[in-house]
Amino acid sequence: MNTRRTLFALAFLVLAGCKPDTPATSPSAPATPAGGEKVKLSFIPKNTGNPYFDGIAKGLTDTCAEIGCEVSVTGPSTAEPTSQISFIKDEVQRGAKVIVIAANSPDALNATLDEAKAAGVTVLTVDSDLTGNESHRDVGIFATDFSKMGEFLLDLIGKNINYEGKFAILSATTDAPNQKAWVASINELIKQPKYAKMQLVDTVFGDDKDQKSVTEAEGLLTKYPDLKGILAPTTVGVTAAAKVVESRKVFDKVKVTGLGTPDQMRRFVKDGIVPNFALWSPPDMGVVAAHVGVSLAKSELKATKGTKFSCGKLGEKEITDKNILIIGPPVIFTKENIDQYHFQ
Ligand code: RAM
Repeated sequence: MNTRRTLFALAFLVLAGCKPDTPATSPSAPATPAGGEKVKLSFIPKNTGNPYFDGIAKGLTDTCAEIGCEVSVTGPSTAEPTSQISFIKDEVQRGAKVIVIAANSPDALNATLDEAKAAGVTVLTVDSDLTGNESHRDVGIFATDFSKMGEFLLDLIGKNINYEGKFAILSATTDAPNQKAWVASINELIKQPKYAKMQLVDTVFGDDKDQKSVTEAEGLLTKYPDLKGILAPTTVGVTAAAKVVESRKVFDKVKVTGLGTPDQMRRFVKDGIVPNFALWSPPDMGVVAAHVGVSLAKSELKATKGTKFSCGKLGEKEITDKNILIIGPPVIFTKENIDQYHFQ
């Protein structure tokens, strides 16, 4: 994969602005806020204290400063399936016109989101979708096509262990729709001949908590002394696993890779603790969510498949099947390129 993909680099340029190519005609579109009033967006991350979500919040905030909307960020301290429910209700009460949520569960939020939509609130998912329950939100904005992530991740760990030997997955929470989809897909793909010499020995969950992730990574090393790799497709997990192989001095023997942010992982890559890892641009999701949310709230955009959306330097985006909007591919960070990227 080309590690200098243009799309990803463009994430950090100021956007000229996103404009719908197809004007909305739907009479059932959400109510337009009173003339001149700023649209209120509320971002509910999976949980607080995870810098990854600060990136999405930054994209939202920067874009609102440009196009004139308001953003508030609020969320639960832990990422349980139902922990976002009270936050959704509170934000609707507080007058949010758009809820942007990284879902902790594919179905536990359905009824609450339906109530929000019935109250005229536009509901967008970012980062993690209501997989299988997409009708309970308007548009889902993701960095990458979930169906392709399994293969990407399996090849990422595969290349690091020469497609041979035992590896384990350190995931986030068991219910997280994005993590769940990727883990399920890895379990299917591993049956292919290409991965015949690789053995997925375990999948553990650090719940996107620093200490629990460290404990789970340590547990893997103890349980599987011949482990060759840890694949952590979570920014919290991959940082924790990197710390563990560093403190146990086994980074030559156990390769850690996965999805991480450049700011959190820079030191590990530069010091040779982690050979490489990957991610997309969290701020981009926020940028697009702000534009889509405001346009939907103002009935300027129609949330249907085929609607095209020109997003400044990010290029034209199209709402696809299940009202999904994909931003761009992940990039693989190495010692050589990491200093080109600066975000949490
Ligand atoms: C963690 C979260 C998030 C995921 C990233 C890669 O921060 O689990 O949902 O997309 O990692």
